[in-house]
Amino acid sequence: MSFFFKSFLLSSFLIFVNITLNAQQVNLNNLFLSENIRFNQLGFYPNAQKIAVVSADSLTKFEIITAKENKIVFSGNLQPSTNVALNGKKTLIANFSDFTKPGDYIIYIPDMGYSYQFSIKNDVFADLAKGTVKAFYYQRASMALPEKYAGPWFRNAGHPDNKVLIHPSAATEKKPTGTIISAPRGWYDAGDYNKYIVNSGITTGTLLSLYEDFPSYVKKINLNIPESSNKVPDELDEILWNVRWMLCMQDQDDGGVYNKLTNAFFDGMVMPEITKLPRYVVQKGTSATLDFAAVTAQASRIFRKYETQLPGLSDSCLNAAKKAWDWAIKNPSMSYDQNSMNNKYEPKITTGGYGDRNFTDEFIWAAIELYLTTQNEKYYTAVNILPDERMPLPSWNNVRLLGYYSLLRNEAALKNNQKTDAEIIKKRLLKMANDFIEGASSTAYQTVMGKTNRDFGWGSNANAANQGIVLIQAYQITKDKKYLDHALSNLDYLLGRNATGFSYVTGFGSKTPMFPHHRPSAADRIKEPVPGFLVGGPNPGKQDGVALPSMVADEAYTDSMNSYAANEIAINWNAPLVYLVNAIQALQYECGYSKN
Ligand SMILES: [Ca+2]
Ligand SMILES: [Ca+2]
Ligand SMILES: [Ca+2]
Repeated sequence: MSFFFKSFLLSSFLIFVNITLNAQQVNLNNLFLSENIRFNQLGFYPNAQKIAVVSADSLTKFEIITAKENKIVFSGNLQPSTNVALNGKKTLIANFSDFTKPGDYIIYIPDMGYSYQFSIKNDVFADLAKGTVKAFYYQRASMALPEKYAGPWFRNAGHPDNKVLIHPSAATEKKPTGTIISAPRGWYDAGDYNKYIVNSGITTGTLLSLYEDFPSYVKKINLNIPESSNKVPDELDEILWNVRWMLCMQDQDDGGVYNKLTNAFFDGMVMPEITKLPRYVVQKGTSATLDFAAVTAQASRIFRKYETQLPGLSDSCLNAAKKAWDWAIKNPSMSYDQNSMNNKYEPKITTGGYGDRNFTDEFIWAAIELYLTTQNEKYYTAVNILPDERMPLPSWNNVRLLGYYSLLRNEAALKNNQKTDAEIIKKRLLKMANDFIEGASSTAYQTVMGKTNRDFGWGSNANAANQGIVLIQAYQITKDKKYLDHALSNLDYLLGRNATGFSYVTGFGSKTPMFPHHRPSAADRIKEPVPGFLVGGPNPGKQDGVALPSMVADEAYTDSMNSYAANEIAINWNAPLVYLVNAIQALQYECGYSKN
């Protein structure tokens, strides 16, 4: 008989004695922490749904016990899930939504063990909400991060980007190969140190949209960043670090925007100040230019209210947006094909491509943002805003919904055709949300995310967050709480109620990624990775060739530094998480999850 089994029997006996002597208390000595009890590791709002999913067979009961004295405060039955998980097995569901008392707790399952500790309280995601935005501060290029703001992750400045070379692919008569331009600031894109306009586009648009949807909430966020004492909301200050870089990526001669600012090849896993490789701006493109136009048009609208603090910024953004638009109208199909570019020019560029070939969605997004900011119908009528009925979940190469969201959030100001279009989009968005939630409660993890294998490609965790945003838009339109409940279920998914038991955000949760594919996290002297980053998540595609513990779609994840296909971080994955968690925080009182 193994030691563990003996201690298991002994502890069962002790529990029996304990429960007999004192029905209210559980003795956890000699019991095991079980990673098979999966739930949101940060916890729950007092009046929100509370679900843990247990990966096991034939257990019947669960108890909620206090974290300190292990007193039983709630008992329930485990219910088998209606459907099997993607691995073919049913799970057991512990639903303790009826238990609403704030405090710190543990889930105890007789014959299995106990869970991580969690909280029930108002504002339960406040630190995460801030931390996911603060993550962008840690990605800032061209500045040092002092300890005062960065804590243990302080570091020197990297990539000043004030002497950037025009790559031959971007050369013009006025700016021939080797011309030096300055394009400092911006966020490092992901685990690498390059800066890509296409991926910055969706990221910055998503972050601006959080402000546009919840301005009074966002104004209260204090990030402890160098700009925290100015009179601009910190989230906007953080966004501005990237917008100011983006503005430098436009060629003032013609309005076109370079695809990226990059090394010729990826840096090693070193700190940012170590790398001194030449930096280039590479080839202008239609996607980059239209994403730029959309972001700067939206930024112009938002920063108009901060004219006193940031004089001239709103106008600069709008002028940049108009010039970019005009360039794209003249160059409507300039794709970025890195391989064919490398056949023509030296040095060859082998960093991220973000090569998009379909510009319908970028035209829609830019047209809507420019129309909303200028009220000039020429932008709106220049493209077919509703070319078909599709509602593609946002990704770096498909930004159609970002335009649709903006149209809906500014609906009150619409007239004529725009109003009619908004009504059509609203119906489609609600259908999309209804399709998401249909059957979600019958799944093994009771989440919208993971209903099918199709949810699990590269960056699957961002899909979960973007599905959450769709559901929040549906809630905003209808004020029907069911949509918000399902958005929250996807946040629960990301924070631990899933097939791997990971909370996928660095530094937030009990079992979190420790080895993300992220150069500063790998190269600094700190054991804990830089906090607040969403890793890509389960992806059976294995594009990096790193072995995975399972090829079941929702289990295809490994916490390995080499796994850029499952464990990298990226700004376009963090942004929808920022939106999801902050929107839920903003709505927690309105919808009754928390009460004053
Ligand atoms: Ca500020
Ligand atoms: Ca596209
Ligand atoms: Ca580290």
